[in-house]
Amino acid sequence: MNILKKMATGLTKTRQALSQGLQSIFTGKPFVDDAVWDQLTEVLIGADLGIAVTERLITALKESLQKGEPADYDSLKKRLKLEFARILAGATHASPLPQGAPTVTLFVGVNGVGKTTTIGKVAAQFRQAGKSVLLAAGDTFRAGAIAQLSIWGERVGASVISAPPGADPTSVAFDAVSAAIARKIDHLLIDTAGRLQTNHNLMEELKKMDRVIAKQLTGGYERVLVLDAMTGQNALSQAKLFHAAMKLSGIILTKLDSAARGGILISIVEALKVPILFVGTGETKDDLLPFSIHAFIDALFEE
Ligand SMILES: Nc1nc2c(ncn2[C@@H]2O[C@H](COP(=O)(O)OP(=O)(O)O)[C@@H](O)[C@H]2O)c(=O)[nH]1
Ligand SMILES: [Mg+2]
Repeated sequence: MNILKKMATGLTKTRQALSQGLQSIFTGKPFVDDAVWDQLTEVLIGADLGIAVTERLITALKESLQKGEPADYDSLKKRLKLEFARILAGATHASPLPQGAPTVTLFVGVNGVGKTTTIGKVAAQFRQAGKSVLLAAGDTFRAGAIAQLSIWGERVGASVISAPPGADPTSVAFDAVSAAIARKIDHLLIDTAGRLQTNHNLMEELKKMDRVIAKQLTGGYERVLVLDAMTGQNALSQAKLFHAAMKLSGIILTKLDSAARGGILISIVEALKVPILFVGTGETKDDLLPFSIHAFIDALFEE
């Protein structure tokens, strides 16, 4: 399956909610009245585009109507695609697979969003590209998290640096960066605990880890936030808090396959201007797609 098809499959639920919602508004309506704008607002907010983006879209749509665009589904779709592309183009990243050796990527995010699974998938992509990969089990809170990362390491052919449960995560990260430099590893991927962003002490610990890594580094460094598309507007508030604590270089949105609210991706990029690097579309190692604005927008509207 090519990327366009995979994206379309991953976004099935979001597309159904969005485009069916939009089409139903215009069916049998000879003109646009206030009720239509209300319904449209409801559909866009329902897709988790957020109030700010929705209001901007409605204004843009009203403008195109005034310019004489027909008030039908096709012209609405055309205008929405343009606006989405404009928002998403506001945040770009040099390359979804960072260069330099070792390149270190720190994965942060709350519990259960898919950090460990995503690390496994990213590691698989690097391995397929012939790169050496080292994993660091920085989630030392649970023995299960260390075991889960080890299984991914075996599956994709990457060594894992770990310490016993309860160990200081910063020292795991420090050891891992040292090992990556000594072993001339291409990519070091560091897992972290699913610390709640509302817990100040845990966020401070994450910042400490970040400072120690940045100081030790010789190559590129990426701070990547993993977000669960299922959590909708909650994902946006997580993104704001993590971005304030550590300047994020990218975001990975997981579980697009389960979510009908993939529109959240647009409101996150609009609010933070941080690029989406990948989207997760399932639980296996192949279910991670490099983000493409074109593929995403097409998949939102066409099968
Ligand atoms: N459907 C789906 N499930 C995912 C995706 N990414 C992760 N998961 C599942 O989400 C659950 C939590 O993932 P995990 O990596 O342990 O989250 P962590 O606590 O952030 O490390 C697991 O059951 C994963 O298989 C995805 O893109 N799609
Ligand atoms: Mg984990």
